[in-house]
Amino acid sequence: MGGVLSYFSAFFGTKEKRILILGLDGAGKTTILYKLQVGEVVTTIPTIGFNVETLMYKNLKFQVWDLGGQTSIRPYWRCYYSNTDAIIYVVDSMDRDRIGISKQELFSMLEEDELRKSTLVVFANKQDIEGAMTVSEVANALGLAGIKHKYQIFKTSAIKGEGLNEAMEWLATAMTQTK
Ligand SMILES: Nc1nc2c(ncn2[C@@H]2O[C@H](COP(=O)(O)OP(=O)(O)OP(=O)(O)O)[C@@H](O)[C@H]2O)c(=O)[nH]1
Ligand SMILES: [Mg+2]
Repeated sequence: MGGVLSYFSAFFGTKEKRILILGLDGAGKTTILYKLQVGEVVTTIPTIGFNVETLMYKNLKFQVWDLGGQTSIRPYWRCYYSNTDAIIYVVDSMDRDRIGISKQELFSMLEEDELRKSTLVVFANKQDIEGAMTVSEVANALGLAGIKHKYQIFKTSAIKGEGLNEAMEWLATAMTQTK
């Protein structure tokens, strides 16, 4: 029975897609998850461990995992890589000091075999703050041109809710094309 049901849900494109939200601490991952899910800015505390929620986009069901980004927690990201369809990589566009660290974490993550087929969408977040790096500055600083994965970058403000829908639309389309 389960087999028949999963066959039909796969056929109609309702199979759940697994998405990880990654990025350095304070980038805005948890804020983004709940802005996408409930449409509101929630008050966050630094994530120790993870939050997981289900979102629907364009007939696709996403299971979205938001992992803590602190230095001591990042080594645990790899425990969640298996069967990941897409990664939302969040950057604090105001954090010029740590954009190099963010790049290192991005590249070491993308080297992982388990993620070789995953689609990547980068959120250049906190665009509402004056003086933030532009989307092209973030793209250059991260070295996105050297990435082999299917990817796109969007400018976002989780607080204002800007850019999130465009990015999710792109992701939903990109994922239906690859699978
Ligand atoms: N101005 C502005 N602040 C934001 C934005 N997104 C998130 N923040 C703020 O940045 C802070 C950190 O946000 P979180 O969502 O907790 O960050 P996180 O990436 O989940 O951090 P960890 O759980 O520690 O990995 C909070 O004070 C948010 O309100 C944004 O787009 N603009
Ligand atoms: Mg968090």
